[in-house]
Amino acid sequence: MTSPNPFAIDADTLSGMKPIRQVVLCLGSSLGDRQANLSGAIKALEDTPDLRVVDISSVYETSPVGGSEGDPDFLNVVVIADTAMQSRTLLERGIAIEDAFGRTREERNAPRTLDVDLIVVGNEELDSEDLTIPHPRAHERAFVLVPWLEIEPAGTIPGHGAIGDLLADLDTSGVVRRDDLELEH
Ligand code: PH2
Ligand code: MG
Ligand code: MG
Repeated sequence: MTSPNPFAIDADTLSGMKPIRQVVLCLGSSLGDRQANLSGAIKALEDTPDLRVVDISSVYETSPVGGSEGDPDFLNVVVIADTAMQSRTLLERGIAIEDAFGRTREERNAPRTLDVDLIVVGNEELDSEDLTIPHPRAHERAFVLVPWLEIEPAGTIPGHGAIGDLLADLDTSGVVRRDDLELEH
């Protein structure tokens, strides 16, 4: 029997290679030190193996969508990254980052210290009990599309189309760019 060739390329290793895809995330905070929460979340994304942050939008102050009368404004930011991670692993990482910033889970749309939402992952379309990709409401949310358009004018949402076209039908008055706020990361 010949000894195994240490230089041979293992077919299993090859088949285990994962494609790199672009992921768009929307981060939001409406409780506590909103700016620090967003900064920390971006740092945590940058510390994530198999994920490389490519672009970060300006910070936007946005009127809360849903929720209750008198809820505080959000700060929102959109992050674009390249990743070899599966969307489910991305979801788990996002939840872990939310937890690290004291996120509690009460009612839907309630004010929160940190929200990390997956908006699109490559051209994936997935509808499972706990994860829907693209994000089921991103196409109608100016607080997602305005920051995203700033950093990716040609961005599209699978199944919905170009974000510039989607935005043309939306009221963007509640989304105000905060050029005075810089996110340390
Ligand atoms: N997130 C929500 C509900 N409403 N409104 C704004 N402006 N920004 C958000 O990030 C946001 C929201 C649920 O996650
Ligand atoms: Mg959200
Ligand atoms: Mg969320």
